[in-house]
Amino acid sequence: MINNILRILFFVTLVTSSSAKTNILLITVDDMSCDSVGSFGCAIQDITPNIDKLAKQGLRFKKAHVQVGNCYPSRNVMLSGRYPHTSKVEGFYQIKNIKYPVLCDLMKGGGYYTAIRGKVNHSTPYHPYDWDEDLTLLKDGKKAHMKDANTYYASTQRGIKNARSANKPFFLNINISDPHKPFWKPGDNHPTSKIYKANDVPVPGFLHDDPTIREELALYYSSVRRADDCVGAIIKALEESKALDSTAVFFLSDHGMPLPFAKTQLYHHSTNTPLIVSWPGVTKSGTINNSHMVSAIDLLPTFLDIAKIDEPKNLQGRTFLPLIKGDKQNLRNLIFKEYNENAGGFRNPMRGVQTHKYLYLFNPWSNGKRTMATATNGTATWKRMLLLAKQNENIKKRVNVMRFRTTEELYDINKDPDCLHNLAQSKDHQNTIKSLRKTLQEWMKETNDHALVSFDPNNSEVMEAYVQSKQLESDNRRKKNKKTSSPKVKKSS
Ligand SMILES: [Ca+2]
Repeated sequence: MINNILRILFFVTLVTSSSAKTNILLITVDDMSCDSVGSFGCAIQDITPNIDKLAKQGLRFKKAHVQVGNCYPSRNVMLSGRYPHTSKVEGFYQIKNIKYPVLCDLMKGGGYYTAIRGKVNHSTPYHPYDWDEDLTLLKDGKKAHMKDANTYYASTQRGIKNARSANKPFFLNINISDPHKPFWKPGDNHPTSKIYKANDVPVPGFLHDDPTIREELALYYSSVRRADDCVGAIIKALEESKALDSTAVFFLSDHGMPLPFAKTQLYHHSTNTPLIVSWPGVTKSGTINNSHMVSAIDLLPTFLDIAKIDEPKNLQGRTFLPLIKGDKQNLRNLIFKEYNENAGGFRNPMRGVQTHKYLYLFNPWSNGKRTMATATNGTATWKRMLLLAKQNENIKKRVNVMRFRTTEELYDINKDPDCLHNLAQSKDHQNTIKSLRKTLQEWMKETNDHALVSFDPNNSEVMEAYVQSKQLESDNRRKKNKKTSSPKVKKSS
């Protein structure tokens, strides 16, 4: 009798330990600034009720950043745990024969069912993608429309169901397309639950208050709302599948809004991301972490820690599971950023380090003639700025900053989060800049960054030689990829 009871207990323990592996749901939004979310300080009341509900249930990281200001490389950092110059995914192209495992390999190896919706080719540096399932495809084999909030319900529900059929815990990566362009527009076939008008919206401090810019911002914020509708659909599927209590939900954006001075840059609002972790029984409801800096490089080690899967060698971030559990962690006082090229392969390399107080940027591409090639040059906001610059000196200055930059930038993030006052030449800040240069240089050395050869801000020759050699590499890669362009890589950023 006792033996039988012990046997049953042992069996129950076994079943519990294998089925008790935590599910992980990673939700991303595309091109959404941190402060566009209500619970991260958006001035529009109740703009993101579903994301805010998630924040209320879980933990918000106020000082979380992504590494890169554009999509493809930013997402590869999240799922490879390596900086772009290490993973070699610096732009919008695939790398074949990679020598390191990525998230879906690792999670699958650890017994997880892995599935993804949207941005599939941005998630993994090679093809074919090793996910168990692409949830972008609907039951009838058609692709779900990326702006259709309801289809996010079906994708999530199916991922959970199929993981259960396979008798495995799941890792789902659901990538919402909004508020990436095209923005929601009047008469759109894919509704948003709330439409904002030009007068309703806040104008970010890095842009100017102008009717045309407000019009574009209103479409952006209406798209932020539609992204929130998608989050609502995903969480509804999680709840209805009765998986809410066994799932750690992560939410963040791949970088800031698709307007000048945010997307494709490394400014504060380019990389600050509304990271939420909601994990019933682990995270404390409604808590805020405002004292530790975490970044996208830390996501993969954290997922592996939660899943109790061994880390592969040479990951460049570290788990922040202790912070998720409400503990403290040391050495969380700075994060590194990098940018290399846009979706068209045009090189404007930048490196940066941000601390609790300062952001230091190094822009070797800035030679007074070369301009910034970016998707935001096509926006109504930028076109309006170019027009206004003809009569307005302040706007002209901003246009010139955007186009030409300077080799070094330094901002006091607490006083100037919009990065309007470059302190690089300020006499009072020379010790700060020296110390941050050193920190950045050490990181570049430690991570074998090819940009290290250019890190001599007063030597225009070495910077120029570096940028030109990297541009040539990019041009050659594009030529080669055009010749052997299979499979096709979508250039959306
Ligand atoms: Ca993006």
